[in-house]
Amino acid sequence: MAAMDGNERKKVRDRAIKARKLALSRLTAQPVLDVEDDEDEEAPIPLRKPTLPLEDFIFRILTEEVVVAETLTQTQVGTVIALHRKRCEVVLGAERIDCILTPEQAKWQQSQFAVGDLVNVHKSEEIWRIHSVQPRKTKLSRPDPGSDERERVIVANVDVIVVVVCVKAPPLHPRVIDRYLIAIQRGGAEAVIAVNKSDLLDPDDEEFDLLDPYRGLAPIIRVSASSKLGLNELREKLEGKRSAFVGHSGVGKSSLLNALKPDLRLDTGSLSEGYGRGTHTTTSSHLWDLGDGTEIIDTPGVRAFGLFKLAKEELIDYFPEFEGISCRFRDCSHTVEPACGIRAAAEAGQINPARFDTYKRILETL
Ligand SMILES: Nc1nc2c(ncn2[C@@H]2O[C@H](COP(=O)(O)OP(=O)(O)O)[C@@H](O)[C@H]2O)c(=O)[nH]1
Ligand SMILES: [Mg+2]
Ligand SMILES: [Zn+2]
Repeated sequence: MAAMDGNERKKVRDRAIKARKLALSRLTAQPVLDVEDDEDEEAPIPLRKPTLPLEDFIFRILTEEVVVAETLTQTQVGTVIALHRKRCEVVLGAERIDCILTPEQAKWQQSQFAVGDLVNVHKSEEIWRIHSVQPRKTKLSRPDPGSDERERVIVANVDVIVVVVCVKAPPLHPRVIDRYLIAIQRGGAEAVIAVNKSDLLDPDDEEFDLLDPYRGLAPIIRVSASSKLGLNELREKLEGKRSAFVGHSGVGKSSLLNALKPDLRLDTGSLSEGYGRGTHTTTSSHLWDLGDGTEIIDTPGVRAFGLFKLAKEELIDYFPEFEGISCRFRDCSHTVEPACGIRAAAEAGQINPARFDTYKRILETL
């Protein structure tokens, strides 16, 4: 108290008086039990004449403020590089620390934290804890598999999201690309499509044509983790940025990362006989530092990729190729209505019919 100026001292005193008043009113509001008749030892002992010295309240206010101030001054900002069930790996300057999640944080961790998040951390009693998450610049999210109402953030604060696909082994799933492209635009990152295992096909194999609808929507790079084809072109897109590799399991995300930085030696799946599909090897996301400001997040494969709380009217905003094509009806769903401008444009080949189909298909699911 002595170190404070008169004004601050008065403020603390006023708060202490208020707190004391409140405590007293709570005490007197308690029923005064007849102790002799009550054998329950846990019953509150009545305070007939409560004496609560004001100094105690002043002391409590002051010490509490010191604790809060210490927590705040000790708070540092780190980046989440991996999430585990009850802890979180965070890079703090040159250090790598493990933050222990509180039970509440652990319960909601997949909605609360994501690899790439900037978190305010503090150390108390030798344990690092996450205090809060800073607002995200970009993100990629989907509905939580347990509840559509809850958002699951896959990665945060990434510049580029590379959708890794294969046209062979496993075969192409264009629906997943469509959904990823929508979610990436919504989350604010830049999309790149990497067609891996291109070594398995002839360069002019017509299976590559399956990717034609996406031309102009995102750069499409043919790569091969095995033959190293296209790796330089891919590297150029990622240099000095933070990116994430997403896509089905077995498409070669981890293999591509290994090809870009061989000393990572990430586990990769072996193709299970007959299915042409990789086994689930990467079980959680991890951010890897490739040096010179290049960071890549490897993510586990997803079976399905849903769109988190996307409104029907919002969908068209994520079909940039429909922009500038007008439909004169205000409440048109642009699907079956006669004289719809967008439908006419699709029929005339002005917009890709496959993408128009995609639009209709996704609209039905919203
Ligand atoms: N032929 C061929 N096989 C690849 C290529 N990239 C990865 N694979 C194989 O595909 C399987 C799955 O790879 P993995 O990196 O674990 O896929 P992830 O689940 O997407 O991380 C492994 O057996 C890899 O050896 C490639 O460019 N060409
Ligand atoms: Mg993997
Ligand atoms: Zn229309």
